[in-house]
Amino acid sequence: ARTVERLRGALDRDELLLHFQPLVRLADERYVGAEALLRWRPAGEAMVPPDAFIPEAEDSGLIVPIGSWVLHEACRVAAPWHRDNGAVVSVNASPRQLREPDFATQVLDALQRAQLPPQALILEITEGVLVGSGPVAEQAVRHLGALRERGVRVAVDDFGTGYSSLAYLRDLPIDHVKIDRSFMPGPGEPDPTARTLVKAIIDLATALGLGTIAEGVETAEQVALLRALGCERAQGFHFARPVPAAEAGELLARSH
Ligand code: G
Ligand code: G
Ligand code: MN
Ligand code: NA
Repeated sequence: ARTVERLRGALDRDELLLHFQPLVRLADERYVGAEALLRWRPAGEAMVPPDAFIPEAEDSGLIVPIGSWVLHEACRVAAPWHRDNGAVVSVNASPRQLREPDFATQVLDALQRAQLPPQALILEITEGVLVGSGPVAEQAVRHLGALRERGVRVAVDDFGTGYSSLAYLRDLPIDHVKIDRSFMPGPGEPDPTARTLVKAIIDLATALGLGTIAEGVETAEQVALLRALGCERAQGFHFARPVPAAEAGELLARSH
């Protein structure tokens, strides 16, 4: 409860900020975009990671105004990256946001204000979007459909970790899957099970015409495996950590 009260004022006090983790095209290992990741820095305190406040923000509904701020800020920051380098920006949208009747309008408004073309935005959603089927889930699907018609891309985040990942591929209008970092093979001994799972996900997504983005890539061995298996894009500590906007902009410009 205390977190929620403090978080309520955080937006007004300018305590929220975005870091950006570069996204790499595996074919040539160039940066082609970045994922916006929310941070909270209360005055005079250490940075609070999202796991420590996003659940509360979701439960309290605060994720709706916060998520709207994230969208506007990410589009604003990414507009020159797109203009100068053709970069795309990936933004996480929580299930709660997709239940708002005006979600699609909010997204289009953020794009319009930033003068960012819809094709430059990837929305990352999780399977929570479909929890509680019926009118609510239908509305989320309608939002995503409307946004895709305008050119926005949709990615399923944390793919493979939920209980209905395959139903997702059938029921949701999507463009990419983000392979959860828990599927990356560990260091040392070659792990046939891990390799088989990653290959199966990439093959399935590719056969369905979906793009693939691997998350949590930490080693050169993982990079080599993902390339061999035909994965398109990746992000992870091997390439770059999430960094402040200015730094991300420099990385994208240098890589172009
Ligand atoms: O940056 P990283 O620790 O630290 O992010 C942790 C989790 O928080 C990730 O699962 C990510 O999807 C989520 N997250 C980060 N930024 C946002 C955001 O702007 N909105 C939502 N809904 N989730 C976010
Ligand atoms: O949206 P999502 O759940 O994917 O959020 C990305 C999270 O993963 C962020 O917390 C980010 O800091 C973290 N992350 C990014 N790259 C790596 C990595 O290579 N290894 C690990 N362990 N975490 C990572
Ligand atoms: Mn994400
Ligand atoms: Na993820």
